[in-house]
Amino acid sequence: MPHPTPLAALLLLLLLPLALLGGVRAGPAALWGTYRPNLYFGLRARLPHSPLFSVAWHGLTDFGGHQRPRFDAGSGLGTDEERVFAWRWHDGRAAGEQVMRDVVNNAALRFQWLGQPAGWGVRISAEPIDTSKPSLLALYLHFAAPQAIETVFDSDDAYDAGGLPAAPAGSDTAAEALLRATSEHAEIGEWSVRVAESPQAKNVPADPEEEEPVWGFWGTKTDQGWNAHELVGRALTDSVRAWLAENGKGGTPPPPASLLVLPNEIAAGANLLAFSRGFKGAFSVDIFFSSNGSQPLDGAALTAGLAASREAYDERLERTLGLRAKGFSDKLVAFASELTSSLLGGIGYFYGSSIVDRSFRHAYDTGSGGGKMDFDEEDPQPDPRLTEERGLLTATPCRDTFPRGFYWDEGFHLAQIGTWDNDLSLDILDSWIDLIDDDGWVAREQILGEEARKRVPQEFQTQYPLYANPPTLIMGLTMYIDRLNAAQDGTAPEMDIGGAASGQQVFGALAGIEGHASELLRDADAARDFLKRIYSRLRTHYLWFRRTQAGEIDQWDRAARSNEAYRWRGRSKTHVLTSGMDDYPRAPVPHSGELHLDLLSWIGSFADAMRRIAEATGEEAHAAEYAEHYKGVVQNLEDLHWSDDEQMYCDASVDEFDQTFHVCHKGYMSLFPFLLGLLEPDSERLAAIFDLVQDPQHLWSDFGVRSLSMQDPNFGQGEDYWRGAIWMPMNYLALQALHKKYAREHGPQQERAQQLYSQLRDNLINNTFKEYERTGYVWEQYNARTGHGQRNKPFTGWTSLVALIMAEKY
Ligand code: 6A9
Repeated sequence: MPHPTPLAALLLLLLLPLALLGGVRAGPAALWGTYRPNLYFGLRARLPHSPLFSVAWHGLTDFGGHQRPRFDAGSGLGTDEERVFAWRWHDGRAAGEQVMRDVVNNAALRFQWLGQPAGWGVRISAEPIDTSKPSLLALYLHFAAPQAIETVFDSDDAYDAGGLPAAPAGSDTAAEALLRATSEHAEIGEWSVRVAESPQAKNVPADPEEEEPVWGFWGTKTDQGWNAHELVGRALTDSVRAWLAENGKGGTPPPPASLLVLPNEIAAGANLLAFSRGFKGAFSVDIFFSSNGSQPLDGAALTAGLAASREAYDERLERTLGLRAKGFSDKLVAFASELTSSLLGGIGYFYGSSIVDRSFRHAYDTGSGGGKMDFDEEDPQPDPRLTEERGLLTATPCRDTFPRGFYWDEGFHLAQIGTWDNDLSLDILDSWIDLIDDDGWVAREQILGEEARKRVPQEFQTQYPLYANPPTLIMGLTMYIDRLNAAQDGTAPEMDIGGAASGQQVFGALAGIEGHASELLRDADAARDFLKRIYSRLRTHYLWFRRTQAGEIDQWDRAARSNEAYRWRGRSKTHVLTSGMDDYPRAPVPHSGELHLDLLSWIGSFADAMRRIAEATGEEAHAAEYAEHYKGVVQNLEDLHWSDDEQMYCDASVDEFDQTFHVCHKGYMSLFPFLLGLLEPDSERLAAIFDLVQDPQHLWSDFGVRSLSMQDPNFGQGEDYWRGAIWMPMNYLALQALHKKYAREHGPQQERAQQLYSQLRDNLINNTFKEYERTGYVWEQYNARTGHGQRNKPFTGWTSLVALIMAEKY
């Protein structure tokens, strides 16, 4: 729902609690969520101009602490930090708990969140990691909204005193709010927030001079509320400067805890409010947001709701992944749980314009990522422009370095999210499909709005309407169709609605996940409607791929049985970013007659998925058309891409004498027809492929299948991104192909496929878990020789697939 009208939103809000009280329907994603995964902790509603909540903190032991704030996920990390942040549990809809070890500031922090249909409660607590050392933190809470926010002070005295008194010590009710603020929102209506000490908390001020705990405050009018802490940081710097100006540099400065407070000023019409307090040692505070229709929470309800949601989470984890039943140890179950939760907690809602350059539309490929294509004759004039504003609900690969949507990562995310919560995955899929334009194009990287853009260097911001990326979204869809079939014979775990007392049963209106069976699995009509609704846009997308990425087959002198041949647009001499395998070696000289094996394979896989959807929605003529395309793809894998000399599948190209040749680099590329299940189980090619996969000199390692053979001259060279390192998504595809097809169906390689499957699966689980125990993270990729995690972390996007691999869900 990219642009809900106020009336529609109001209806939604009125109906939502009723629907939840009625139980058992999962339906679309929740309105409110931890949908700002680019921050350590941030909440928003899935509305274009939502009120925003975020948190920041820094150390108060020295004057430099405020220059190392933690706000953007990944920011302010010291080198000695470990286990930086992870969702210990998160149900994707209504509750979760994130932990963070801030070693530099000697604090273990916990962020607990409980969602409601029209509100939420959050508990933020911290404890010293080492109790023999000081732990002094400044905590900041930010509330931003399109409309002015009113701060409610209990009395003028309170305002003059620079904040509000705390609730009486030991108070176990939230009746005594420390802070309150209210505002109006076009879609949400009237809303308010309260901040209170958590029940039983014994919060101690950081400043020894301070008798009563006092919150500082600051309010400003801005259209950059999403960037709250950067703005707060400026206000802080101003107050430190003011102190210096008044006291001179010679005077003895007071302790940092008394100096680093907000200026206690609120500008007229302020729509960003920040509150701050310094704490010594352990502390805990609760924040409650409520709007029309939500049941006000208090500390006790928050505690109980979190406990019930946690119980429901554990139960659902076993019901959907079945890891205990498979005999995994507590530690491995906790590992898989944290990965699944961190993927779910990485779901964001992004809204805003992006940057697209349409000037390359017709004629050119550009050299994004390293030089222009050699056959470009003219320099196209760059013409990047801001697009209209759009919204996207999406998971994210890495909250630290890539906190935004990536098209081909998302198909893998959907495989996992769909296993956990079918309807949530389809809502996300729907959101992506909504972005496909009338031509059929969708940008590979979704950088929507200023908040997302802040995290991307400028040279990477522009997207090009001729550029593709592997069409993995269909994986989210074919896995749905598989689940649908399983649901019809009653074997889908989502169909099992039993369970322990839930957040929902206890609190009525809580949007807990427990008891929410999938609507789109239970209701055959709803399923059909959904597929029908997305079908035509998907078809446009499919036809866009076929049209814009078509290869020049006539340059190929061998007789090809079909016209199926493709070339990724947007390659440079060294990189084909669009393929997803950025620097995987290709033909040394780019040529317009080049044909890419991986893209042909993806198109085959896309065609087959389209056939399944067309069959499910009764589009029979189309189904036949897709089947024909698929057949042509499979034929041309042989006719264009199989090299008899090398006994492997290869890219193809054309040299300066118009001679065609194969471009063969043993690695993920050579495996594509197998990875995507395009070979029949009795295919003669399988033996050669398995030889390559299982050879330790080439692709086989104790840690997973390598991207490039150790014998290839490009192994470990250049950027060394896809030139040897082990990547989880490709290993997942290999296991998927083995499990669903080659190990299951009868054929000469069946037994070998079974062995390969279980060895590879064991290796991937063991190594990622070992590395997780050693480093505290899962990583973007694993070293080809040592298996060590490397490059970006915590990479809880597709590396989290290891949890699905444990569960054997493909
Ligand atoms: C660069 C630099 C802070 C590269 O996981 C997302 C993608 C994959 O889709 C792709 O296959 N990653 C893989 O080769 C990361 C891409 C990051 C591009 C943006 C901006 C930011 O530095």
